[in-house]
Amino acid sequence: MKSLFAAVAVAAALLPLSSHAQFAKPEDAIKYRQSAYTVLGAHFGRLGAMVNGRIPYDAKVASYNASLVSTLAHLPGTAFGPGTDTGLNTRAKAEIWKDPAKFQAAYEKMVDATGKLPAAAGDPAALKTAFGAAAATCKGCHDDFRRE
Ligand code: ASC
Repeated sequence: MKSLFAAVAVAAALLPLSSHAQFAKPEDAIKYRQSAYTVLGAHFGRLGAMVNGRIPYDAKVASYNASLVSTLAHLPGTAFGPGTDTGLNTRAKAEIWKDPAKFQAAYEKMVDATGKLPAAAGDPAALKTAFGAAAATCKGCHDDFRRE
């Protein structure tokens, strides 16, 4: 399982954000990225529950969710290609397509920060620090590129 996560993460890291996954229609890309963020948020939220003491710290559960988050983080970024700014209800702001370099930089901060979660997951204090840093990158992108 771990090696599968690692292989997917390595393969995803080699794909630049600009090499968009192929989607037949803009709607498909929008659905894909929304689904990816939903699943990413679910697993990130489980780490958050542990960090914030809503559920007890469990190294195995933390490691599992951290691995998933670090892998899933790569997915939505492949689905913001040209022409996917409209076509389905989306909270993605036009700024993403107006200034793709700025969006890419913010996105990569999130990939980098979530990529540190697996190594931190074995220690509650380290996890708390890494989780806080990752959450700040989520928020940074939401503030600039997502409508409320
Ligand atoms: C989550 C989640 C997000 C981020 C963000 C952090 O658990 O679903 O979008 O954390 O709220 O600021």
